[in-house]
Amino acid sequence: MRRSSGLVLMAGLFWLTAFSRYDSGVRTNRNGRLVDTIAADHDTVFVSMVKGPGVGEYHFKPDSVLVKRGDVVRFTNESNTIHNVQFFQVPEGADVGGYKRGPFLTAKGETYAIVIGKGFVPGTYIIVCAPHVSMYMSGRIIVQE
Ligand SMILES: [Cu+2]
Repeated sequence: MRRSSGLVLMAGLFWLTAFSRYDSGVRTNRNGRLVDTIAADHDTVFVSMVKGPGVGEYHFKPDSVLVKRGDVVRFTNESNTIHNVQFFQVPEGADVGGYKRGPFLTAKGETYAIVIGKGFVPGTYIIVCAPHVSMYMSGRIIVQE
């Protein structure tokens, strides 16, 4: 009994150490869904999902980001409401795959990341937050040549 709980503790410590030292990018949202799996060797561009400027308004901050292939765009819910990221318009020939409609981030601090892989042909991608599309919560990811 004592021995097996020791093993569990060791495994837990190993897990904590591994995940705190090396950002594997593995994240789950409150529903336990895997939202991304990312290697550590990417440049990351951060985008917040924030409240304002008006009452009941929400937006992406910054609302436009410039990236290159291989970068990661990481979105963080910075407000106490639900947000997501989905693609509204993509350049000709683009294939955003499973990123087409991102999961809902239901709590403050939850993150979601998009790896700008080879399906992201250069050009401008329009993203929206589905729950707040009527408030024009939208942004642009511009993939460089
Ligand atoms: Cu939103």
